Amino acid sequence: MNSFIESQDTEVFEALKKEDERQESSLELIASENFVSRAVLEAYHSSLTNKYAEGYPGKRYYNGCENADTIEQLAIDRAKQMFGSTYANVQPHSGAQANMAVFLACLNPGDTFMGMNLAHGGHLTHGSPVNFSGRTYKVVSYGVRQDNHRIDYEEVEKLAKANKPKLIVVGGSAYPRIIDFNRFGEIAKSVDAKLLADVAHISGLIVAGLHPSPIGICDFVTTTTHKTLRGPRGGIILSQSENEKILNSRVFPGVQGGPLMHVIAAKAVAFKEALQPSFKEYIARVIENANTLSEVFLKRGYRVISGGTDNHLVLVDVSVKGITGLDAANKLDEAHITVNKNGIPFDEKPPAVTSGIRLGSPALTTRGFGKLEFERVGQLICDLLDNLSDESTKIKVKQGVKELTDKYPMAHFKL
Ligand code: DSN
Repeated sequence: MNSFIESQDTEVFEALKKEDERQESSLELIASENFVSRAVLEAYHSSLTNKYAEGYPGKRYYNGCENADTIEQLAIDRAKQMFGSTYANVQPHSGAQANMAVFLACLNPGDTFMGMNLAHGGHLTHGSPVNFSGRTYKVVSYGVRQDNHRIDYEEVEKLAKANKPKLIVVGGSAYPRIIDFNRFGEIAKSVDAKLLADVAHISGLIVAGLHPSPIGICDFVTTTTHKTLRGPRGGIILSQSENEKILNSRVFPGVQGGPLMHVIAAKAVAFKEALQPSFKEYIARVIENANTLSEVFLKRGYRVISGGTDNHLVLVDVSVKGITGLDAANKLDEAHITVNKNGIPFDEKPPAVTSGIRLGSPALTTRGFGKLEFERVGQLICDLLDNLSDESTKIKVKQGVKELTDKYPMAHFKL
């Protein structure tokens, strides 16, 4: 870390240093996190943080935007190339703001839209009553089937026919299976609804060609850039060129003011990385590693939601061992294993407690972990959860974590 901060602001320096150490010494298994490359970090740390560039390349409200224009155009072109789309907007500060811009483009307050229930793996912005989406629009939620935890496509169709939504949102933050975009396309078409795929979690898999793409099926596609896509925190929107005018205006000035140009520079760098053949190899390992993790849980007697995974995440029901998601996540944290508690479909426990934990393979795969290491990670987690009150197990697990993290140092992810 740049130690100049140390001489200027010791409090922030100390906390940043500790965060570096935390990332170095723990097993990062939050499914929505990743480690960006040094090149992405450098772009993020650039002087573009100083620049206001309201507007779009060639049409700015401020002067001095020539370099911002070059960089934003590169990010746009690379985003289009990655997804094979004819339109991209790289300005959304987050996935939530990307979704908000799409909603503004196709809904009026009070209009009906459909989204996946948050408790079944959806997302806050897909209609949660505590989010703008649930407060502004009439929401009809669909979910997964109780018998197999797959999206209940028949229910989606029935609800769409009964409620005639103007927009259907597909995608989620805790859905471990392949999404059938074609099926959603047919349903949306049959009720004349627009279709938005929020692929925040699986965009890296789509770019790598290892999950079906919604491009050409859905009217709008949004994603964050910091999950499997391995870029800086932020969002983007993809669509067809005929939607350029409305989508651009809904992002700016509809939702946002000045774009974060340093973040857009970092997005451009990450997109170039994602266009390399090595990215496809990385994503293949991400999927294989999540599968290894899932297999360990199954062998050790845990219930894995949907019976396994097709992507980068695994949702585990820990209640079968008499513990809550909250306790499991906190105890793992004490042993330097970072996961999040997560509701499981039809969970009887409240969201602040939950019966499950969500784990993902993207970050540790970036760090270099392969099948053997993920097998060990899974065993360490199960050892700890099976013996929560045993101090000697905790010591052994911590030692195992240290061996793994020491073997894969993070020096090359730092400036
Ligand atoms: N908070 C993100 C996640 O963890 O999946 C979704 O926005």
